[in-house]
Amino acid sequence: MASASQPYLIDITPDLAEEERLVHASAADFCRSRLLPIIAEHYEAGTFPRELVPEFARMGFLGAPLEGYGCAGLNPVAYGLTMLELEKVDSGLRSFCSVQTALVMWPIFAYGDEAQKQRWLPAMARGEAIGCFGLTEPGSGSDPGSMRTNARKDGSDYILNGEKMWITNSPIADVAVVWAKVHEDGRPEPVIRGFLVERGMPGFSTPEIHGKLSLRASITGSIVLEDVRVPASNLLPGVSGLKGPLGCLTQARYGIGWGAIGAAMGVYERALDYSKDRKQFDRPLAGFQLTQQKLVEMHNAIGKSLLLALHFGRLKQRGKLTSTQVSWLKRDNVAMALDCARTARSILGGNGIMGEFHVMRHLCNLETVYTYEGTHEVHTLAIGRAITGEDAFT
Ligand code: TGC
Ligand code: FAD
Repeated sequence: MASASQPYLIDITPDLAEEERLVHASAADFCRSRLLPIIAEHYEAGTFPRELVPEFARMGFLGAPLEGYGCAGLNPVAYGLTMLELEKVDSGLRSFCSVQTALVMWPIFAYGDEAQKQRWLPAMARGEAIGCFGLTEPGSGSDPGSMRTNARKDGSDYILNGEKMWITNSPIADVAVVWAKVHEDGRPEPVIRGFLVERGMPGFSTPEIHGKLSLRASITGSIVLEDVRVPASNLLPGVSGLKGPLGCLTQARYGIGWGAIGAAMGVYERALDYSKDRKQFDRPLAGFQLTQQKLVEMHNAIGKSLLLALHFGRLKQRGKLTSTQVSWLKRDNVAMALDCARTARSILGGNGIMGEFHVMRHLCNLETVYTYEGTHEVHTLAIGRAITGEDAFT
């Protein structure tokens, strides 16, 4: 017998401050009304909806957690909720905002000097300048310390050479945060430093990578650096070593930990609605025990992921969140979302592979999310190292 149904048996709203609720509600409304109707078309065409950038800016999504410079100054939970709503529509749209915010604006904010901040942050918050983050290389993915991109001092400039690969937004970026090895006076080993490489600098190019079957509404490219002359004023002065890029990744991975919950909610809600409408053997799919088990597994996993995100968000607010805890959040929530997407796809049967049902797109996207910002395995090893004291990376 059918009775009243309730899609979620957990509600974090009572644990949110008034401002967090308002931010969440307005992000949810914008994403549902503005992004959801256009995303399937862009995904199929393999295009990033660039016209949305000023709208992301008006919503305060760009640089959202930063204070000043025209940024919204959201607390970590409010920021996480905006990531959740963006990724409930599409991981690629969340990626655009993540990269701009956590991987470009954040390092300028945290490691840059005042002139660099004034130059880039307000323009990036307004969506008038777009950024990208160049760490990965053709021969250097999970092990970024093995990068080959290098910078050599030449008078008051640096000359950069190398290649970065798989770079979100690079073909449309006005500025690239590029990580390169530099030989510094008095140090036997080269040290990793960050540079702001600007569109138009001779020798800097950003060819697009075509043929992706995942994250199709996000634009991805390479960064090619051929004797690019970069003034010393474009060096990020506040950090050196691998902890520079890894510090940025900790910010971005936190947002992904929330975003993945959105993707999971998106596919779960689709599957739940579909299972109530679709009849086979004279009853709704939702009435079969096997379907209910799938729905319950998704529902419970989403609830637990949300509680982890909220708890870690509150720790971050108090300055207590560690990078290993962020690895946990990214690893488990993305794996959970990918499992949900596969399960939801099965509940939709043949319709599950169609773009109009918004499930297969999430499934394909999440394969990238599982790999970027530290693969699932890298985060397993980072957590394993923390709890055992044994390094199993090499
Ligand atoms: P290790 O010896 O562990 O650390 C070197 C230095 O870094 C510090 N550190 C961190 N700092 C901040 N946050 C973290 N998560 C950190 N992890 C380590 C560490 O304290 C140390 O500092 P210091 O002062 O002692 O020098 O380094 P390792 O060589 O053993 O490497 C560790 C490992 C494998 C975990 C790291 O290399 C790693 O995370 N690899 C994965 C690479 C990765 O995530 N790449 C992502 C590229 S960007 C991207 O995918 C963007 S997608 C964007 C989108 O579209 O959304
Ligand atoms: P590899 O490092 O070669 O790994 C291949 C496999 O081996 C994985 O399963 C991995 O977990 C496993 N493996 C590696 N080392 C170990 C080990 N020690 N123990 C056990 N298993 C191991 N990068 C950027 O810098 N900026 C971006 O904006 C960006 N955007 C991206 C967008 C997209 C669409 C994609 C697909 C990637 C993007 N990346 C970006 C790159 C991404 O971060 C890398 O793909 C990721 O770090 C993995 O590197 P890799 O692809 O070289 O895989």
